[in-house]
Amino acid sequence: MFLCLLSLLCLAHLWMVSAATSSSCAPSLADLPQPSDLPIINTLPDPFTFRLSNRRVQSRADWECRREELMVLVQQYLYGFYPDHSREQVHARREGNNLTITVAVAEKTATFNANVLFPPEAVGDYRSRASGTHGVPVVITTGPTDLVPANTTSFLESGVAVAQFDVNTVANDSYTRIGAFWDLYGDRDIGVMTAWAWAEHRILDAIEQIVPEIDTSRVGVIGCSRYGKTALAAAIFDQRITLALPLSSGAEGIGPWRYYYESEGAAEKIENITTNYGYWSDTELWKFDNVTGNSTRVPFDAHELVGLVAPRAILWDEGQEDWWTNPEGSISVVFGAAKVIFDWLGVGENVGIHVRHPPDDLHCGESAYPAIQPFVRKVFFGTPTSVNFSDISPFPPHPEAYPWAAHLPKP
Ligand SMILES: *[C@@H]1O[C@H](CO)[C@@H](O)[C@H](O)[C@H]1NC(C)=O
Ligand SMILES: *[C@@H]1O[C@H](CO)[C@@H](O)[C@H](O)[C@H]1NC(C)=O
Ligand SMILES: *[C@@H]1O[C@H](CO)[C@@H](O)[C@H](O)[C@H]1NC(C)=O
Ligand SMILES: *[C@@H]1O[C@H](CO)[C@@H](O)[C@H](O)[C@H]1NC(C)=O
Ligand SMILES: *[C@@H]1O[C@H](CO)[C@@H](O)[C@H](O)[C@H]1NC(C)=O
Ligand SMILES: *[C@@H]1O[C@H](CO)[C@@H](O)[C@H](O)[C@H]1NC(C)=O
Ligand SMILES: CC(=O)N[C@H]1CO[C@H](CO)[C@@H](O)[C@@H]1O
Repeated sequence: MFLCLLSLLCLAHLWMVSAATSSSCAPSLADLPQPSDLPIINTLPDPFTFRLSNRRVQSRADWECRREELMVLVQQYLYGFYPDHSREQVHARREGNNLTITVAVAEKTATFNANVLFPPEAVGDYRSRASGTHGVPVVITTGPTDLVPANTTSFLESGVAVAQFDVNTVANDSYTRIGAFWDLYGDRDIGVMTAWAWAEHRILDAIEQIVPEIDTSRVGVIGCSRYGKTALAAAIFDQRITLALPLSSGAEGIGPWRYYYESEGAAEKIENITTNYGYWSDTELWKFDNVTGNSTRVPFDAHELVGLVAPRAILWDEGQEDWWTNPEGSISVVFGAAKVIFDWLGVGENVGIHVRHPPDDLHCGESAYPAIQPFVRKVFFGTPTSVNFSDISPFPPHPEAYPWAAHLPKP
């Protein structure tokens, strides 16, 4: 089937099918290959080559087209297809700083809650700005009932509000389809990561409607581990999000499928995550399961997930000895490759990394929160920083993982 896609006949077919849909670049779902029919790609896939036609990106405008292809691929093989928001009606109610969010789709309705913490007047600049923006920026995160709640203090001290919710009220962290998202979409093959990301977007809808203290042109998402994967997904699916902050996110997040560094500890592989936490993704990902090397058929890798956030800003944090999340892969392989994409788009400043060193170098270390604030303030307030957010030490660079960077198309 994949070979068929390369033939002229099939290209013509693809063109006709996609011309009939709203997008001229997204491939037709019927033409997407089965996982076992996808080609093995041993290095990080070239983000500047259309996967299905093998055509190279020609220009900046062409990148937008490639982005549409990539959006379909990541939904097919990883996230599941994001619900059509144009069919949803969102109603928000506010009591103090609590929000009650009701989403209606056709005959169904579902409700969940969120709350907002505001920075004190002394640091929160709520005035109208010369730039025409109003209020304080916000970062949306999963709530205090989580396994690894975000340290909200660091954001409040930076003058950034924090909105939070209880993930289990939206989609239970299990195979059990309980929660507001499943009340609406219980019959869909969608992963829980996507459900949580959807909730972050509906919170943003509510903020736009009834929280005038917040400037909705400056919106971040943050989370650690499974919620770090969620933060990345949230930024991919909603371009209103201007800053993504995935921490220790590992496989299905910033951890690559193709490069595992295991000299000092095992790294999580596709077969581990689909076996132990299959419900985070759709079921299509499970088909890449089981045998070493199978994950080289996944038609994209983490650098392209990051690339889908461009030209908006993203910074990730990893613990240098958090082996299960594959820190060397996430830091030198994925950052190196993602930086090439951001540089090509002329927004190299918008991608950054932070490595936690001993003594706080394990999973979801607390020191991440204060450490990333200079990047947050740079993105939200334009505050200059001397911190080097391209510093990959102690890991060596791995340019062999992205050989396509040596011959990029003209931007
Ligand atoms: C993974 O490997 C197994 C065994 O070699 C094979 O049956 C399966 O089709 C492979 N899956 C993919 C997606 O290539
Ligand atoms: C907001 O929610 C919290 C926790 O559910 C509750 O304790 C508080 O009373 C609520 N505040 C308002 C103004 O409703
Ligand atoms: C959260 O961050 C603040 C400021 O960075 C720090 O003072 C506080 O100790 C942190 N809280 C926890 C629980 O680590
Ligand atoms: C949600 O899932 C967790 C385990 O991930 C479980 O402990 C909890 O009871 C579940 N909640 C509901 C309402 O099913
Ligand atoms: C991860 O998968 C590998 C097989 O590829 C297996 O050897 C290992 O025991 C698994 N680890 C966990 C913690 O599931
Ligand atoms: C940041 O650190 C990297 C080493 O990881 C180095 O190559 C680069 O020159 C540094 N950038 C600045 C501005 O110091
Ligand atoms: C898709 C697939 O073949 N999954 C299998 C992977 O291996 C485990 C046991 O190791 C089986 O239970 C799965 O069915």
